[in-house]
Amino acid sequence: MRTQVAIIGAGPAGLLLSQLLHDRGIDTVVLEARGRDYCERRQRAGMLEQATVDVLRAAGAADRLDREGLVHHGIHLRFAGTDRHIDFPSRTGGRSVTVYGQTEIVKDLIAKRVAEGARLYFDAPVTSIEGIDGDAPRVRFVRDGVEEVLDCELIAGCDGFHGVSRAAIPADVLRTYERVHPFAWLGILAEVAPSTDDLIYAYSERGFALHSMRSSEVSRLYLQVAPDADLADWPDERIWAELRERLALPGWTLDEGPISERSITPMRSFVAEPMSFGRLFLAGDAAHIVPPTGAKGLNLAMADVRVLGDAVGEWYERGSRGGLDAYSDTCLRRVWRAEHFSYWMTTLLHLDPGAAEFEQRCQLAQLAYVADSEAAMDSLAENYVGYTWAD
Ligand code: RFL
Ligand code: PHB
Repeated sequence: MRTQVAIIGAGPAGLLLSQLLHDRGIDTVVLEARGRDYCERRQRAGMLEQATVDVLRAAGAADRLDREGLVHHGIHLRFAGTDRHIDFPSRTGGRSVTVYGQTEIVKDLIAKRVAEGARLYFDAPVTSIEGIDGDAPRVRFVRDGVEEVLDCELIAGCDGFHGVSRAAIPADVLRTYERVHPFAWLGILAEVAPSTDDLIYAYSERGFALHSMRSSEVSRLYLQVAPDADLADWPDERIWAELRERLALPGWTLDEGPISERSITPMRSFVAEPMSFGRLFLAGDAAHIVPPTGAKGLNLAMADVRVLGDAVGEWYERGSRGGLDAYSDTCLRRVWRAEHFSYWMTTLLHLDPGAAEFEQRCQLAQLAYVADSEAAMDSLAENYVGYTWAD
């Protein structure tokens, strides 16, 4: 089998890249380890920056997003029985964010790619990547129990944190930076209308809670739990009781409904540098992970792919490697900004059981400051909607 660009992974990054390259007349093959159904059901992120919405529109994959996405103009910061609404448009020159589930983006992109006859293979795990330091790289994968070879010109490693691509960069070239946070998130989908207009990020002495949503009928809620927490210890009543306590505000009630999905996600910050080597280019979670508090994971993945799509286009259309050579540095500047913001939001809003009293007092002082200072709220808003560099 042969293609121009081999794409490993059919998450949002791999699927969008395949679409953007197809739109430029560049041939791709997408190899995905899991089945289509699994990819379309995996519950994950839901908050899209304007730039993510824009790139999905440019790819012609935003019809349903434009109909069903919920535009949000801010967030609520809730703690100590108070609620501070931070408005985005007035603080960011008119920008806002959109709630639309990652699952829906994946469904929309798969449907479009399949309808256009893309070579998108599910249940086809990549086992190894070869020759990325030469000009004829190849990818080995398994399909129907048989090993196959895909010859290509470039490889996009969009295979998430646990994929195989990152390890293909020689160990003496690759540097990684990591922080594992001392808590996890228990996330639920509940069949009940959201009890809020904008998302609520809540700090409490019992830990962090987040009230998000997927539609006018479906709520998405998260609780900070211990990193080794077991879902078996979290029956529905305990989840709702804890959410009620942590989100409590005088005069406000949390509506409850049947829980249709639940999972626990560990919290990690991680960056791999460089994001490319020879003919291999990493994008999305394959190269970096953020804790979800800043809602940046999916947005970073889409931003990488936007840059990579342009760079690959420049290479094929004008024979210039400039964009590809700059790819890693271009992305890493945005990645590290988002890493800091996500880390900052996480440490601001979570209860760290190991923190000394001094740190705890500083955290409370910082929370009070963020909810009071116009400059601090401007900064939070600017980062939340997606920071764009001045140059
Ligand atoms: P993905 O979505 O992980 O897709 C990678 C794809 O690669 C496939 N794969 C392989 N395919 C072929 N051969 C192999 N050897 C392969 N190894 C892996 C996988 O099956 C998968 O289909 O990465 P991508 O495209 O970079 O997208 C990134 C986003 O998914 C991610 O940043 C966010 O979802 C992160 N994230 C969250 N972000 C938020 O902003 N808010 C959230 O609430 C939130 N919840 C989450 C999350 C990530 C999670 N993970 C990764 C465990 C919840 C979870 C559980
Ligand atoms: C979500 O809706 O899943 C979501 C929203 C905001 C976050 C994290 C997750 O910070």
